[in-house]
Amino acid sequence: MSTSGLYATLFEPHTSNSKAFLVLDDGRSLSFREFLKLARSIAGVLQRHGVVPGDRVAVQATKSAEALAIYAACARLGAALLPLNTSYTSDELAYLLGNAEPRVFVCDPTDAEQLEPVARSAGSTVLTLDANGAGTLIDAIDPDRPAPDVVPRDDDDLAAILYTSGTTGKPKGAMLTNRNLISNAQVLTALWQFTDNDVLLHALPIFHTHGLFVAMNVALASGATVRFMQTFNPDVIIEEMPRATTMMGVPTFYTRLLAHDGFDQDVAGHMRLFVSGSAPLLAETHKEFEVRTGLRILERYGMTETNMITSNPYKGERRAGTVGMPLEGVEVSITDPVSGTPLDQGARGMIEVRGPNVFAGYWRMPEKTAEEKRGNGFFITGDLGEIDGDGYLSIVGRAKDLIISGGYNIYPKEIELILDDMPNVIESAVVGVPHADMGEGVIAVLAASNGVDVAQIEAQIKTMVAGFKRPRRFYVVESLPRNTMGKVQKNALRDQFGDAFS
Ligand code: MCA
Ligand code: AMP
Repeated sequence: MSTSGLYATLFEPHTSNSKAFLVLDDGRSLSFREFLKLARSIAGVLQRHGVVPGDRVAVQATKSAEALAIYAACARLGAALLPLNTSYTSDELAYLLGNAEPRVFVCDPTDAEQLEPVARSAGSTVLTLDANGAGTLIDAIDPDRPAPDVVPRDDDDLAAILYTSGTTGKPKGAMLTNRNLISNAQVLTALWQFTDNDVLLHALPIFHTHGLFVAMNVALASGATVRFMQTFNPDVIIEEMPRATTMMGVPTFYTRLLAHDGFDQDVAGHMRLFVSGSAPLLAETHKEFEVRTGLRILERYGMTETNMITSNPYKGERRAGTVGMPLEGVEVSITDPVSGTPLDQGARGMIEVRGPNVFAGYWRMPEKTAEEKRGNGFFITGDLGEIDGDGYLSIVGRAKDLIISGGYNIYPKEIELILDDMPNVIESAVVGVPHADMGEGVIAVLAASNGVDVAQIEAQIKTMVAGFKRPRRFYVVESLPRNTMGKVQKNALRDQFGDAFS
């Protein structure tokens, strides 16, 4: 594995590469060379705004070549990229910026005025970037100035911070090192046999591990061309597929493609690889996909804190309902969820992971890090699993209270704390129930007194949390079901309201 840092490993080799790297929605295409020139210019702007190695650069911007170039610019400067979901509200951003204290915060020009005070109190300078790749970040480029030098980075130096919420309390910043990102990129590129002949359909957001690190780092490591789409639109995917060789997506991408009459073997049959992850791919989706296209989706498993952990084989059997085997260099252990003792092969238990992919810890939260990462290096995922006799891991449940909707994570606690504070709400429970399109959909059950105004609650929560986290159905009950220990029985609520989206 390379030890010379992210920029030197993934970006610098392409400095003179004139092959198409990003093919954009408007038909424009950017070569690797042009992309890196843009990244050098952006690095210059960031440096002039005081960014030094180790600083954080936060970005809440619509997907564009320029937004992606900030990632390369940070790698060049030895700064840590902090990508932010574009649907985060100003309340959510205030916490994240306050916690990370980035030197620069890049946001959409339409949000800049409103977010300026939040950024200022976090000590950040605001620069703007819009959906067309224009803004003060780009206006500040000075073509006459030489680009900043590449800052050499060690394996353990920070490359990015990605915030992930938790079952209690506030979001935590997962610190990802150069080693974490490089090792995963190299292992996945080899395993999935990516080469510079590949054309990857990329319709994922670039503020999460899947779209940014799994997809883009593999493309960079292999020199593949990326059809870089701002949003997922099945019509566009189907139109572009004849010119592509691979796609990566969340399960919703695949169920939406299968719901499209125009998606068939003629369109997809030539593709060499479809990868799915971030949420469980139903075995029936896997099978329906094979019937329709003659191809088997390759499912893999990962987390923000660990990058990718396991993958189904490229050449061997891709087993529906499993997430495959540990990646090269990665150890998976199944342990007793209470005692942490490793269990015998075949037993169900907590999935723990150790390897060069596992993050350094949570930003400025050593106590949270210690709760989830053992002294021996194993990270406790909160997912429950079992490994069959052939070594395939299946995820059989979650020990953490988490909803995954369309590949986005929603931690019920975060929403319950808000709902509990609403007028006339005594207490609340937020649960995920089956949703044909998103896998799980979010509902809220409120134990409330007379006079509770659900419409008002819905309107208020809209201003407080990102749209994907918002409960889409509300139910008022007299009291929440509890077990003898007094714990709210979420399973009973899932049963009772399981048809909320049918
Ligand atoms: C959008 N909406 C959602 C979701 N996405 N609601 C619930 N769950 C969602 N995932 C809501 C919006 O708030 C909005 O509602 C309405 O749907 C339309 O928004 P739009 O953006 O147009 O939606 P869409 O285009 O239909 O988006 C669905 C999507 C998207 C394409 C499936 O959610 C998506 O790109 N998901 C991928 C997420 C991802 O990359 N996850 C990887 C995490 P309103 O207007 O009322 O607000 S990384 C990870 O998990 C690990 C490491 C791993 O293993 O990969
Ligand atoms: P995140 O916090 O966004 O990194 O989400 C990580 C979580 O997504 C994991 O802990 C799993 O619960 C879930 N996940 C990722 N990939 C898969 C998969 N292929 N099957 C089931 N769950 C998955």
